[in-house]
Amino acid sequence: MQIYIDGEFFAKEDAKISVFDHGLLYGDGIFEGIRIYHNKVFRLKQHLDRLYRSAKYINLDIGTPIEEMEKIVLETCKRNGLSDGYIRLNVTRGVGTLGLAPKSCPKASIICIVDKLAIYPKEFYERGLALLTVSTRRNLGSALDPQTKTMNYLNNILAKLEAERSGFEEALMLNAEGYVAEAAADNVFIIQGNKLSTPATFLGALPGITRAAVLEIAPEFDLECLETHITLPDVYGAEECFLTGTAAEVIPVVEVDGRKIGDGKPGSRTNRIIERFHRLTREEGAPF
Ligand code: PXG
Repeated sequence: MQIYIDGEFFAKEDAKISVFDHGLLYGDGIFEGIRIYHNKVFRLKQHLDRLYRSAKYINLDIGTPIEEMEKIVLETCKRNGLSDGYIRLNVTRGVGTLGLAPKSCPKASIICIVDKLAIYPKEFYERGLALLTVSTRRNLGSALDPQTKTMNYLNNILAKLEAERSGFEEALMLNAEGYVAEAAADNVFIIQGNKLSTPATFLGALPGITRAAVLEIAPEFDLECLETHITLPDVYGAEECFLTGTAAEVIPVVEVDGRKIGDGKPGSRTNRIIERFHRLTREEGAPF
């Protein structure tokens, strides 16, 4: 494995960063999780655009133009030679003093890891997931923007812990007002009639790259797409439900808080969207 850190490549054992990096000390940084499918990077441009938007939000000067970042990612992919895999791109505030002021960090650090993907078991896709709505609410936009992919993931981790403690694989998170926001690391969708709905990003959902891809392909199935308010009763009463994310791709949800969704089996339209999404991952991508 060859890991990129600030202009150099290191073997896994030697890929180390300083204990004074503010990414470690304060979670001060941003990241992207990206996938390689069939020797191509899926939607790299969209991931990099989101990364640079995240940097703007935390007022971080990445110090590397986006075109250069694209080359860094593709070169790391090339050196690792995985035809299918997972890219983790982190940009931290860099090394500074103890004390959270970012001004003590003169230079951001860029880390790019390419690894095998820990894929969810196939049975999850065949039988669908059961979700639990957790008491941990999604971050308030006025405190830490949930539309930004920062290295502060404790909000999501607390949600995941809560779900797992009760024996569920995934958590459903509400925003402070009680509207459905997203899962701990995935976006959520419901289907009712010919409407495909997902929480609007301003309600606490990350603008997911997979979410955007699903919104693009859904009209092919005569589904009208809505980015809107969704309540828990909307989810309980939906005909179909699924999650989207880079790691999970598109995964059916068959139960929420003990209520069966539809007939309790992955929905037929969900299954068609899954198939179509897989085709998209074969057709598209940046070669390296
Ligand atoms: N919401 C949250 C909070 C996420 O973290 C998504 C939605 C889905 O977005 P994308 O762009 O992936 O469709 C995410 C994505 C990881 C990991 O290592 C997490 C994500 C993606 C890839 C890897 O845990 N989260």
